[in-house]
Amino acid sequence: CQWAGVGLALGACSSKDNRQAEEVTKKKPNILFIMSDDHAYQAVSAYGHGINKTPNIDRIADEGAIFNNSFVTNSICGPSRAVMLTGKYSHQNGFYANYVSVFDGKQQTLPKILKGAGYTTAVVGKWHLGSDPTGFDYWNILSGAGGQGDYYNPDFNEMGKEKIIDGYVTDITTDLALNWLEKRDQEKPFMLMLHQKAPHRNWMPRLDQLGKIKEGSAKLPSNFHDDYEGRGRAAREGQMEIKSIMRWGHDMKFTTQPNGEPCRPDFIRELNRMKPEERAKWDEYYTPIMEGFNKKPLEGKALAEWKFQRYMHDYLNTVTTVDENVGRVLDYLDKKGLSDNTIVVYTSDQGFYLGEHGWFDKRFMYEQSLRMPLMVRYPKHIKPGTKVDDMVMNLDFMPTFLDYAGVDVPSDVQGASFKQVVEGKTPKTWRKSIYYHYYHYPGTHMVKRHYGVRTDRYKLIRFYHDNDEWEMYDLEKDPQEMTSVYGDPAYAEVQAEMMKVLAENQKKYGDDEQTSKRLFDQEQINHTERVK
Ligand code: SGN
Ligand code: CA
Repeated sequence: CQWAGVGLALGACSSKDNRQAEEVTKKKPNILFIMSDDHAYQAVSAYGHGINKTPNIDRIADEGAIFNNSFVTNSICGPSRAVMLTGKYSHQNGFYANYVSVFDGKQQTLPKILKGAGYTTAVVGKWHLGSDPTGFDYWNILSGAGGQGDYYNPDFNEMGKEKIIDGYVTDITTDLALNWLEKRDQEKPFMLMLHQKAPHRNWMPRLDQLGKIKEGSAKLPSNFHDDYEGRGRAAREGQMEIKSIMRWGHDMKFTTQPNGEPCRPDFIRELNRMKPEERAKWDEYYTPIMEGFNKKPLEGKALAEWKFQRYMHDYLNTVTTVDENVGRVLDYLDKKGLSDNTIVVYTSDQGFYLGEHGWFDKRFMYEQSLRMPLMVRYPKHIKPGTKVDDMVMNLDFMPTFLDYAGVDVPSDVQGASFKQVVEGKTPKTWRKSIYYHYYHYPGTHMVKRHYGVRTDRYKLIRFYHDNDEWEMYDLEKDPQEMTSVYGDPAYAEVQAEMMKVLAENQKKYGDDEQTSKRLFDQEQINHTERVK
């Protein structure tokens, strides 16, 4: 009987039982999981940072709940997605790092379980897990640029068939989602994962957005000119600085470098995807910026700040289009009378630096990349205007959705359902700390391997592999994480307590440094063998 084990009281599966099961299935909530790529919580206006406006995303928070402490287990794309699909840490689901790992689609996942419980399931947009999606009735995923996808006229892979779709990626991904919703099997509840590529690097805005949030108008974070004193080697040796790592072509949108040399071919490839009329409008905006800079080249701090402003223009204008498309989806749900019985989630695969510490990108366990934006609306169960301060994780999506769907959560899932938390009934046993582990080193941006724990006030980080350093932060006194207090006698007691918290978490999740090091080293060897 297909209903066995899905939380229904069933004996033998007679046709009456089946009819009952169908009724129950119909009442199960739909799940619409909207996730963008690299969307910093600082760039969601509901979080109050004042740097841009996202009225549609904010609407989810206003009509539902906003989470102030939502964290990822491993701040990087593929690994975060694998955690969401499995409810398990990287060392349990086997996906440690982009490109190095390939997702094992044979394992137990959220869409598979929901499908077994009578749901119809789909994923559209960015996938980036190195293997084809499994457990979905329909999938149509970005396939260009190694699975990152392109902004203009992107390549998609629809259930194994490659196709270029004309248009701008954020609009297209939404169209695919709405088309599927329109054609779906309406006898079943749905679970749709709508995964935007934007605002991932290299932040190419839609043409009508160029100049909308003005060039030069962004507020510089107070620690933009960070000198990385007060922390260990990892912050100094990571390669994420706006001033030195961003490229003239790809990031600044110059067609020629200021020294006259050509830009790297990856950016030229992106530009060449545009149609001539698109390219003309693009050049109309960007060529004067390049020429203006070349007439009055900048150096040092002024150059770094100019690059920051360039970055913010492109990033924030790309976000506006994501927000607009969230609005299209919410309107569709309203129009079809689906809003009441649909859980709508908006999140990102991790956080992102918008100039804090002088950085872009993610990976570190420092706040901006550890935290993801998260808002959830479900009118039947979640009060409008709910604010959640309890700590939730991307590990929790799977058990939460299963809980709302009335499906038993498998015992090997490591996350916990936050249903009670978001409904204002947080159990006393709810987690008081979170555990983090980042692996991808050596790798892009050269952020060293590290793991650690965070409580409501403190954070302990251990860097390992070609490093042997600890850092600890008092987030109340030093929210920007500028000075590690590890080894400071004034914090001796806190440090001992945090060491205990770390040991407890590692025991709970079955992780330790030596095993991790061995497993990820082996993963890198396997990858090298595969690509040979
Ligand atoms: C690309 C980007 C990196 C980015 C990774 C991972 N470089 O490699 O800046 O950190 O993706 O991003 S780029 O030159 O190709 O733009 S992730 O979100 O997919 O994990
Ligand atoms: Ca990402």
